[in-house]
Amino acid sequence: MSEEEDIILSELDDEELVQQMFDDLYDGLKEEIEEGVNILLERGWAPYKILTEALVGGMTIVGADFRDGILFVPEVLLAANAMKGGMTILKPLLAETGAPRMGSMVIGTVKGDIHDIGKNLVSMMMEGAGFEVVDIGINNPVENYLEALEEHKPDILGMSALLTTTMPYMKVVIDTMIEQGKRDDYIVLVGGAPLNEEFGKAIGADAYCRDAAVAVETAKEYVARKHNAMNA
Ligand code: B1M
Repeated sequence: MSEEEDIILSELDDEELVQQMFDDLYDGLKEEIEEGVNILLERGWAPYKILTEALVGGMTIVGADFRDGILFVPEVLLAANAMKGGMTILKPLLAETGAPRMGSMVIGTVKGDIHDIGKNLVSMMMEGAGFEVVDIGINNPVENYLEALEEHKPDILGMSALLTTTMPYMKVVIDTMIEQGKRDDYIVLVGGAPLNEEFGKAIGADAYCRDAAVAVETAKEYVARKHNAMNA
C-alpha cells in the first residue's frame, strides 16, 4: 500500500485537509476531492469558503505548474475534472441561499476557447445570489450568443475567455450587437484571467469582473441601475 493510500482525510485537521486537497487536486483525484469537500461541509465550512480556499486555491497551484511546463494538458484536465466533482457538490448549496430573484444572465466562453471552470463558478455564484443563469457552454461563435439573447432576453450577457488569443473575440460579439442595434438592450460583463479593466473598457463592455464574487456584485449594481432607469 502506498503512503498516499494510508491518509485518512477525516483524521486531518482543517489546515492539513486543505493542504491534502491541494495535493489531491494536483493529482486529479476526483473522489478524494469530493470526500474532502464533504468533510469540510460536515465541519461547518461555508460552501463559498470551500470553493475559494480549497478548490480555487488548489487550481492556482496547478495553473502555476502548467505555466512553468511542469504539468501538461492531460494532468490539468484531470485536475479540472476533480475540481468539477467538488463544484457539483457545492452548486446546490450555493444556490440554496433563498436569495430573491435578482435578474437573468446568459453566459458562455468565446469561440476558440474551451476553458469553463471559471465560467461555471461565475454561473454558480450568480445562481446562488438569485440570478437565473443560462449557460451556453464553451467555444461560442457570435451567432450562439445572439440566439441565446433572442431566446432568453436576459438582463446580462456574460462572456468568459482564458486565452490571450481568444479574448479579442469578445469585441467581435459586442461589435455585432452594436451593428444590429442590440448593444444597449443588455448589460455586458466580461471576465477571465488574461483580461483587465482597461481591456473591458476598450472592447465596449460595461464592466470587467476579476472573479466570481465581483461578477455577482457588479451584476447586482448594474441590474439595480437598469431597473431604476426603467422606473424613472
Ligand atoms: Co489552459 N491555459 N490551455 N487549460 N489553463 C491557461 C488559461 C494558461 C494561463 C496556463 C498557463 O500557461 N499558465 C494558458 C493561457 C496563456 C495565455 O493565453 N496567455 C493556457 C493555455 C496556453 C492552454 C492551451 C493553449 C494549452 C495547450 O493546448 N498547449 C489549451 C487551450 C485550449 C483552448 O481553450 N482552445 C489549454 C487547455 C486547458 C485544459 C483543457 C487542459 C484545461 C481547461 C479545462 C476546463 O476548463 N474544463 C486548462 C486549464 C484548467 C487551465 C488553467 C490551469 C486553470 C484555469 C482555471 O480553471 N482556473 C489556466 C492557468 C490559470 O488560469 N492560472 C490555463 C480556475 C478558475 C476558477 O479561474 O478561469 O480565471 P478563472 O475564472 C475566474 C476569473 O477569471 C473570473 O471569475 C472566475 C472565478 O473566480 N471569470 C469571469 C472567468 N470568466 C468570467 C466570466 C465573467 C466574469 C468573471 O462573466 C461575467
